[in-house]
Order: sequence, then structure tokens, then C-alpha cells
Amino acid sequence: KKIIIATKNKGKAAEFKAFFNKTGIEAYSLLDVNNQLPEIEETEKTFEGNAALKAEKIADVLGVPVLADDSGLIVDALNGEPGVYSARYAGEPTNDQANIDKVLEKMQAISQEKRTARFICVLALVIPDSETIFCTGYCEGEISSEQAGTNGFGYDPIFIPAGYSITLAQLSSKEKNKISHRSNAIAQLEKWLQNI
Ligand code: ITT
Repeated sequence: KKIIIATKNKGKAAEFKAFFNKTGIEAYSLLDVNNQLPEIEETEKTFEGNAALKAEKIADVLGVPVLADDSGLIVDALNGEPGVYSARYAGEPTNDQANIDKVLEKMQAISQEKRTARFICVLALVIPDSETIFCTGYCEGEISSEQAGTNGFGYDPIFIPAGYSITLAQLSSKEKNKISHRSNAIAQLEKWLQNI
């Protein structure tokens, strides 16, 4: 059994591999596949739309089961920003440090109790000749006043999960994977994976 994870994001790929390692399914990301694959522009305005777009385009070309992840950070005090634009909040190509700096700067004047935020992960699973399956996971927390930690990727250094006093980037990957939006979404997907 084999699945392609339609991502070029190293951090995501590592988290999916850690999960699929525990199953009988071999997982490859787009960083491992060297076929001529289409460049996918994320043109949709929803996480579901972009996840479906990524999974369906790659499945069309490869004809095998494909899983795509569209995820992001939703900050209440920023009216839901960076949201679907999380990867390119400070411009393209993705620059995690510039994205972090932009969030911290915009939130400079906001007190700690108003810094609530959540990560969302929407997964789209395409198995050839069946309908696309969607699962959504969340991780609640707040934005720290300063960045801390070097583990993980993206906004992990400024996200303190609810019930913790350190950032996701200060947790081990094992600890992050117990509580993350991605592992929450993957848990809901598990029952569908037997159809692969
Ligand atoms: P692919 O489309 O190739 O999968 P991407 O990075 O462009 O990679 P998204 O469009 O889904 O993926 O953007 C997600 C962004 O949200 C990502 O670049 C991070 O900045 C942020 N993000 C998502 N999950 C995260 C996590 O677990 N920890 C920290 N930041 C995360």
C-alpha cells in the first residue's frame, strides 16, 4: 500500500511520515517524487478548496491515492488572519521568519488575554474512482509575545497551545504530534485509509 502526500513543505512531510511509519502504508511527499508534476497555484479561498485542488491535481497525474493538507493559523485579534494565506502572509516564496515577524508586529499592542488563536488542518484524501474525503482538525492556543524554540516549522515558535506555557517549537515532535491540528485531522482519516 502506497500514498502520495501532495506537499512540498518539509515540516508537513516529516509529520505525515512519522504517522504513516506506524501504519502499513508507504508515504511519499512531492519532495520524493521526481515525475513531471504540475505546479499548483492555491487559487481557492477556503482550506477545503485548496486541499481538494492539491490532492485532485496530483491524483489526476499519478493515478494513485493522494492526501493533501491545507492548513494555517487563525488569529482572533487579526480577524482570522493569516488564515488561508498563512504560507505567504509576508509574501512569496514562503518565509517562515518573515511571517512570524509580521504576526508579532501586528500584535504588538494586543494584551495576552486577547491573543487567542488556533491552527486548522484540512485534509483531502483522493482515492482514484471514489469521492474526495475531507477531515478537519484544530489546535487551540495563543500567540506568544516573543518567539521561542527551534523545533517544528511555520508559526510553531509563536504558538502556545492551550494548557501549556511553552511554544509548539519548544515541544518535541512527539509531543507536538499528540496535540496538533494535523494529528487531530489524521486521527479522523484513519478509518478511510483501509480503503487504499
Ligand atoms: P504545501 O501546499 O506544499 O503543502 P504550504 O506550506 O504552501 O505547503 P499551506 O498552503 O497549507 O502549505 O500553508 C500552510 C502554512 O500554515 C504553512 O506554511 C505554515 O506557515 C502554517 N502552518 C500549517 N501547519 C503548521 C504547523 O503545524 N505549525 C506551524 N505552522 C503551520
